Amino acid sequence: MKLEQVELRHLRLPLVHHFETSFGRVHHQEVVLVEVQADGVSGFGECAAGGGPYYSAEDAQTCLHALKDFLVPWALDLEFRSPKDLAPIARRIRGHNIAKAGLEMALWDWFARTQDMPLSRMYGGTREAIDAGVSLGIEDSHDELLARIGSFVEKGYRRVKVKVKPGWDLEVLEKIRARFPTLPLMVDANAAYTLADADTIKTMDMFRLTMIEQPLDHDDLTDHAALARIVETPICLDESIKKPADAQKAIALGACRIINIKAARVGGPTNAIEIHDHAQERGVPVWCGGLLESGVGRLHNVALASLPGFTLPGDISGSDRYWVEDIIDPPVVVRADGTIAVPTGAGLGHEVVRERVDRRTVWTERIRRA
Ligand code: OSB
Ligand code: MG
Repeated sequence: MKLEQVELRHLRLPLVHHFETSFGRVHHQEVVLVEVQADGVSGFGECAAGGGPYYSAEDAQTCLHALKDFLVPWALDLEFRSPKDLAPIARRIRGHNIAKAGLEMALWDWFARTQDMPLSRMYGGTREAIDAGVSLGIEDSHDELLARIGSFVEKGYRRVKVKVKPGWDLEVLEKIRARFPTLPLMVDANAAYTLADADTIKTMDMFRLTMIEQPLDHDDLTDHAALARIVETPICLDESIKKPADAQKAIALGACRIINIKAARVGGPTNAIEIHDHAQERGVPVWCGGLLESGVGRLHNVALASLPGFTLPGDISGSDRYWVEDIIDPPVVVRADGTIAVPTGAGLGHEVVRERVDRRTVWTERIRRA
């Protein structure tokens, strides 16, 4: 297959509720929607890097740049037999993993649709449904967070993750545990602590958390390994795992006992599956993280999470947790039992609603084969 056209759209999507992490509060999400076209079929991918380089060095603008000026023109010259054929050109530029992932995801959707196969089956997925989890941000008060946790527990969500940072940690966790004594609960610090905070982190052992996600620096492994020797709660890495080799090193060093896999962060689904396979061999559980994706990125995450090694509920929530109106139809729905169905239709399995995409588009670029 040769691509005929790639369309890049910068979308600005208002969130139903602000989202605050240790690196700041957002009221909108900014994503780049990637649509590849060939033989009358479209495939969709998403770069949910956000509006600024806070979670990673990438943002919506850098994704547009990496795609428009490098990756897409190169991809238009390639003959694809599989989405994996993107790897040699992706290796020609350093970093820009979220940009690479958006294009690779679109190729996977295209191949799955043309083979009339669900994306999950293309990936080797084995689950018909996945457990829904929710990631809740920092609020203005402890009571507001407690009320939000209660509303997601009532909806059936199977685990809750709360964001923490110095000053928003032990006190609020104590209240959460008092109110929800048996809730599967974890925390994510997005790199807000250092080893000097080891005492605070060690104190979290008493809250019976399923794990502590990325407590230390975004590119660190060795300090996490040192912390893991002090703290009993398992450490999970997110930001620090940017490629399969990082996962191997992290496991070998004892820097984590659990890995949050995001195809976006590791440069695409192929790398994500490689990390999954390695973790599974080593007996390390993984779960699927998120980046406040629209329905397109969300369905890619659902397909990935259907692989057998994703044994823990991840950050995949229903469309209504993020958006008044998602850009896919039907939306992603969390059922009363706290699960999300893995789509059985071809490709992503849900329709992308072009009129809704149009309404949210702030910038479009169409690149055609010469
Ligand atoms: O660290 O997992 C994270 C959102 C944006 C950037 C980083 C993270 C997150 C989340 C939310 O925790 C995941 C989601 O609900 O999509
Ligand atoms: Mg995280």
